[in-house]
Amino acid sequence: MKLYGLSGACSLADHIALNWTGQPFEFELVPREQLKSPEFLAKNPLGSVPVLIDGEMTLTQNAAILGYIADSFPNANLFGSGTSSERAQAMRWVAFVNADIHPAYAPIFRPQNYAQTEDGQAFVKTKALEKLRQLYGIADEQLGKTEWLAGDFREAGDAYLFVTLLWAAKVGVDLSGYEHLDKFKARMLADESVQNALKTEGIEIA
Ligand SMILES: N[C@@H](CCC(=O)N[C@@H](CS)C(=O)NCC(=O)O)C(=O)O
Repeated sequence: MKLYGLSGACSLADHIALNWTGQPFEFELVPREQLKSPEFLAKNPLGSVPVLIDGEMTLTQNAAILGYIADSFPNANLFGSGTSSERAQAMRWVAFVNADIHPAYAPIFRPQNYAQTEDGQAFVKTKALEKLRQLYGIADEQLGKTEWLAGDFREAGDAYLFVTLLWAAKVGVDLSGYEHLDKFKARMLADESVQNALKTEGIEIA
């Protein structure tokens, strides 16, 4: 199994999940400028990471890749112990991060795609920061009830949420008062598998 990623991007979630399985895998950092090369576009026509290759299969889309890793290594319990309800709860949080939190960053990372003027771009950024605070409030509330997003088991969505918390710190999302999220981030940072993934991707957390 080989994962292609970009340093600190959403592919870091898959990288952490693979480390959590404890099984061997290959990892390659793709330089940003190579994402739109014909060679990489042949793997993913969107020219984005993550991409996972397993034998003859090339898989794109983070939610699908996290699901595939979880199903390929059931002993890692990345979707819980295998019950339908634990799997569904885990998928719920993967989907929440993939479909709600992750896209909410787009106007912050690329405001020029959303507004032409400087004022317009400042406006869409402000709105996105507000939206993110609201979304992280939902995650914080959940983490006040259970140790991990989906319950008392650490799952793939936890890795994905953690990655977006690194983005939140970079772009200045207001997470004040979200003490459960703070504790969650600290727990993740103390995790050896997380530390190994960060180190491999050349990421230092101040
Ligand atoms: N819907 C895709 C989104 C993937 C995505 O946005 N990847 C970003 C990194 S987080 C990327 O590769 N961006 C580089 C680019 O688009 O040029 C997924 O879930 O895999």
